[in-house]
Amino acid sequence: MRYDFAKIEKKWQQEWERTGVFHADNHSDKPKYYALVEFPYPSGQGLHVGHPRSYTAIDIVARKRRLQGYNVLYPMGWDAFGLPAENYAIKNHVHPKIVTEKNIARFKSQLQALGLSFDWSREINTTDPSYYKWTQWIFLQLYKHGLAYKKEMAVNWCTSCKCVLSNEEVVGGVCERCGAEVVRKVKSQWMLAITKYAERLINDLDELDFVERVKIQQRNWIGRSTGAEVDFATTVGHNLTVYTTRPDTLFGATYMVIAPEHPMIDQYRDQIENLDEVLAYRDAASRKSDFERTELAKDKTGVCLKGIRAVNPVTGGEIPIYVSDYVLISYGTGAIMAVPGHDQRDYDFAKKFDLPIIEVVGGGDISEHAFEDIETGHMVNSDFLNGLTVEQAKEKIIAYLEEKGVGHPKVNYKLRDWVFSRQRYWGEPIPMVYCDKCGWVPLPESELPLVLPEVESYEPAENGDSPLSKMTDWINTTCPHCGGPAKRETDTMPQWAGSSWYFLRYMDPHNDKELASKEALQYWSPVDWYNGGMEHTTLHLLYSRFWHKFLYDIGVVPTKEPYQKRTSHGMILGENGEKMSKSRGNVINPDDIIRDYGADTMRLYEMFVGDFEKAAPWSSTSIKGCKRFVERVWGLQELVTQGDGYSAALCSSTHKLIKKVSDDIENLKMNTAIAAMMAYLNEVYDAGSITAGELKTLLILLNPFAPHVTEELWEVLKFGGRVTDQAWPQFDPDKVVDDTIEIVLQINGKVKNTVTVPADSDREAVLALAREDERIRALTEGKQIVKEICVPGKLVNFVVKG
Ligand code: ANZ
Ligand code: ZN
Repeated sequence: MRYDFAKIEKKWQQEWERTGVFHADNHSDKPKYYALVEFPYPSGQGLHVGHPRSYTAIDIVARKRRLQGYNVLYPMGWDAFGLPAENYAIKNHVHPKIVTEKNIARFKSQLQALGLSFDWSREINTTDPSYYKWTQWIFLQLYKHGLAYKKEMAVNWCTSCKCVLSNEEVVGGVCERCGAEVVRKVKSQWMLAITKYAERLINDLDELDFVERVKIQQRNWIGRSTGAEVDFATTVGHNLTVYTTRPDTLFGATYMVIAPEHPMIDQYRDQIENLDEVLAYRDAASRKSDFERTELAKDKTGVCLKGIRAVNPVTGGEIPIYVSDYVLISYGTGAIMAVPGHDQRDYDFAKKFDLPIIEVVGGGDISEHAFEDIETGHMVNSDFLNGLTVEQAKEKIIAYLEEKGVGHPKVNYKLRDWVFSRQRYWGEPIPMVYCDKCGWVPLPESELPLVLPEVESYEPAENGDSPLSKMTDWINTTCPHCGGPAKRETDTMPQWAGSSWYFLRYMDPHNDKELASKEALQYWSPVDWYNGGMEHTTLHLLYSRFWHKFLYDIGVVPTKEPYQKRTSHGMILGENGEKMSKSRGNVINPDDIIRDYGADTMRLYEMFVGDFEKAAPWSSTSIKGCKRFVERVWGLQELVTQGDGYSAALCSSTHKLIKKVSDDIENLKMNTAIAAMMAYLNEVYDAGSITAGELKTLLILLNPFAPHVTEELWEVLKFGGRVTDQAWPQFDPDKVVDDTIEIVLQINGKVKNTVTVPADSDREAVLALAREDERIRALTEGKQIVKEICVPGKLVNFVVKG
């Protein structure tokens, strides 16, 4: 009775496809449940064993919800624009569309071989014009609401991809994708004003069921900071405004620093005595990334701005102004008041340039380091602030500055507007044209989709312009506003565009009038459970929350937030505990695993491999254990007896198993759920039999994990219908109560030992067992027990004298 997984798995996959059991219904009386996983980029390498970890976990949730009576939407699609297909096209002279189609076909068959319960009738592809029509439509709405604008600015430029990157795509100073050096380059770029949503993107996290580490990472990335803006007068009459989180330390501001790009330098060229030196410094700084510039450990550099001095507004003293690259032009006002006594960066700089260091918060030691503590100190050397705590001093100085008209409270965010242009071919064309008379004009909505034209070469131009910039026929067009000659935008959108709203399209994927119908959006929103990679927390997850909030504001979607619940899985590592990669030679191919072990084993294994939220190394031994488990399940047909009732031997275990598996799925503890089913199987084999009723229960519980073997066994045993038509089992609360409980034993209120007693023991029985406990006997030997206290189910306390 060998289990022929290859044949049986194929059979069920075809059966599910044929009957459409996993199709979601847009009109249903059942409660809805929308389960979502991040759709993949269909790369040339095919599926990675990391992909099924997320897909299987949420497949288990989706299958459980269907058995619980929900109308479940669990969709899949392709995030198919992007650089790898384009780089491949450049190298091999094939249209990225062809490469993409081939890759999608491979990915799809790999996913289907895993028996994932996706509703394939809703498959979407971000590179399909009928899809990106709506990505372009959303862009036009953003433009019409003043949230998309074009701006000349220094951007992150990857020297190898020859492409602009967003801040989120620069990790540790290098390109997130290719690892090459990132430099600053001034270019005209489309920008999206995500900063207008910063406050709401932080505040609305409170209402969401996201795992805490995701919330923390988003909050930190948005980086809300509260403080004050303070105006310093200067000897050239111009006010130099700074942003500070520590206005309380104003009496300790002994010099100022402006960013090398600060406009004051150009404005007062004539007054700056060492202009050449200053400009040379600015030039050197422009070649560094923000990351390099702000690294705390780095040696501080800078030049004094000779000929101009500032005036400290509270002391009236004149202080020097420096130019240094540790101050960024893109944050606050691009200028700071330096307080070396209480800011380590300023301290290092002051030591190097021999500038005065004044202690204004007492209670620390500033002989070797800045004293940055804001909790314990009290103000000193600060006139009317002396004796106050930092918190009190902040309040008082801000009131003072406001009264004098030289300062006011201010909130700042680390978040920057989103650079939305890419000088690339394989992306959505930006639907804008430039007219010399009218400026930038949006394409009429009736002209969408603006289809990507065919090009001869996919290479970007040497100056970094998009390959589309060579397509003069396509570029030259007429102005939708005045009818005169105009030129199309040649930049395309970043890969994050299509994924910023794809979850909405699944709700109504074939709609050609709207991105999705009002009814579909109303019915399915929000996504109930979304699982995805931690690496997307400050990219896709943030971008899509922003777009969704915008769509909510303009009345397109019914909810403020796209996703109610967000979880995140750990990576699957190589057998050696390192990241899987070609260069390490430790890549496991899912096709091989499915061929050798079957999809059920692969699914079980991916869930059994370790705690879902943590990284886990691949293990060939435990995959064999999972295979053996599937075979033992198959073998149960030898042990099954008639009758739908539960046997005395397994009754309590069965109820406990129902509870355990039900709870564990909700908490993504798939590994312990599987362990419990394995233990149950051991009990069955020890008992030598299982009733049909018990086996049905087991098959339903196991079905979300191992859908093929469970359906097959159900059919072989003629249990009637399909597992997918059954109801999720309920447990009897009385039967899951533990038979024994642990009682704490105390002497005079101090814990001395514990004892296990039958759960239904009465007071006298518990006391009797407690008195007989060896430790208690030894400790009460020769003493008098004056009182016995028994808290049922919890503890016994002996009050002892002598
Ligand atoms: C005086 C001061 C005294 C500061 C002190 C800190 C401690 P966050 O929390 O990141 O908002 N700063 C302001 N703008 C800057 C810029 N463009 N580049 C680099 N540094 C800048 O920190 C704000 C603090 O970082 C500000 O408060 C300012 O230094 C500095 F004991 O002002 B502080
Ligand atoms: Zn015009």
